[in-house]
Amino acid sequence: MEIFVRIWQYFMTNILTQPNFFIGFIVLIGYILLRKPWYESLAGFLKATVGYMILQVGSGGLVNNFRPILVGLKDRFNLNAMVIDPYFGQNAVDAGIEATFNQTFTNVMWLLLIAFVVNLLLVRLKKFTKMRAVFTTGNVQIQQAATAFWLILWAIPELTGTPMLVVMSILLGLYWAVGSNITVDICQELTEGAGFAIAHQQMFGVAIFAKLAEKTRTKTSKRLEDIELPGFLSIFQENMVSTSILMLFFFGIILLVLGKDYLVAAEFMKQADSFFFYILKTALNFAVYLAILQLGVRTFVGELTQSFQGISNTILPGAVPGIDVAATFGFGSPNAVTIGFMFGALGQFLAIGLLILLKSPTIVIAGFIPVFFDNAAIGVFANNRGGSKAAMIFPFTSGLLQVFGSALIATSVGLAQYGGYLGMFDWATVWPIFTYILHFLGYAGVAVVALILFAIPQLQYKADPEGYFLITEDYDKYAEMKAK
Ligand code: ASC
Repeated sequence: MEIFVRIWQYFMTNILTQPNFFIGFIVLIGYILLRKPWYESLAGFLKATVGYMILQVGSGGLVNNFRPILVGLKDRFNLNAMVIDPYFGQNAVDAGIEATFNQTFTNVMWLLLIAFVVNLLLVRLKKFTKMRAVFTTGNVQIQQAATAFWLILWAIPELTGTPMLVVMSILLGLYWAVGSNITVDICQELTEGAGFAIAHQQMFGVAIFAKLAEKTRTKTSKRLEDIELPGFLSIFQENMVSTSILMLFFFGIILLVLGKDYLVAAEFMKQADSFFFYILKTALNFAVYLAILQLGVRTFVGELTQSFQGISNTILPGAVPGIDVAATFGFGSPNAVTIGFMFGALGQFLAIGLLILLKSPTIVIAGFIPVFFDNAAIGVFANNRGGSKAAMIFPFTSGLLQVFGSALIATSVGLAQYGGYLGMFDWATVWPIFTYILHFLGYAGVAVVALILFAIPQLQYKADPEGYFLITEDYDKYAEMKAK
């Protein structure tokens, strides 16, 4: 038993929670199953892992550079506020879990592992469950396991021991399988059959807004990439230029509000540095990391698409891998990423202003990860399916919901006092709804939430029985069928 636990722990720390290696090994196994020569399999493993690591350099660069600036607003104005950010959320759970529930973080890791197995089983039983996607983004799975643990235990405090882990794993494993599955079709259409789905923190959000965007589309709707801008405005068509200019305004204003004195005291810059060039460099860094991120996506997606056929022809028939939402930023209009982010930020800032005006017991500070990764993705899909207006309205709406939903749930469950909440779209909307259902109905609530989740893929399947599995098994054939 002891050795078994050790092997699991080794797998957990080094592979399951490290998506770069996890994706690398999936590619390796895929190629082996396709009976590729060993050197091609090795090359695939390396390219996929390095590609994913490049994506992480891009997304990590964005997070590390821009998160402190937003959090700086809290210090600069001495606000007693909760930051909405997945890492702050994870730390809050870690800080409060013993005092609040007499539980340890080790149980969170068990939850992660068992829920992942539930996800695999649900996909293996795809004939009945209609679930097609496996969640592979381990870094966010830790954050989600931590938050789900807290939410479910708050809702049903009498849960303990094994039954507690069973209930939690079923709900979280279902969320992973169902959430990732609802993004399969929109991802396939966006990427023209790259063969992946989203496994992140806004899967319901992206799917819902993509649907709404389609509904709002009119004859005159144009995608961002199809708009011809006249005169000097035409420079905005070049993504690197538009991102740089927009970020110069956006972060320029925030940095001016923070002021040079604060930035020097907080060691963002040195007294001798030019404030103007500091702002310029910071804003341009945004375009730099975005470009790196997109290079990473291009590097690994091709390998993943090809090699996963080895897995989807054998162990997990017809399945696709769910991967980091940032992978979608390599497709569609790159300007939608920037526009989605900006309008999401407007929504969040407006909502935060309202919380302050209405004297909410919990004040929220915008976190970079929810503002950027959620709303940029919503922007990409909304633009793809509804055009430029949708790429503005829906991220804006999402920004409002992220702040209000997080303030509400984190105050209810007592996480706000520990300074952070996960704050990503699904965790500010869908999970609070689940939590209140569980809270009011107890064990019956577990059945209700599970039934809702089980029903979603069934309804999707019913809407298109012919295309539902074809879209992952043979995208070209699917596209041909739809064209007819
Ligand atoms: C998250 C999280 C990150 C980022 C990253 C985006 O939710 O915890 O580190 O988004 O996955 O690429």
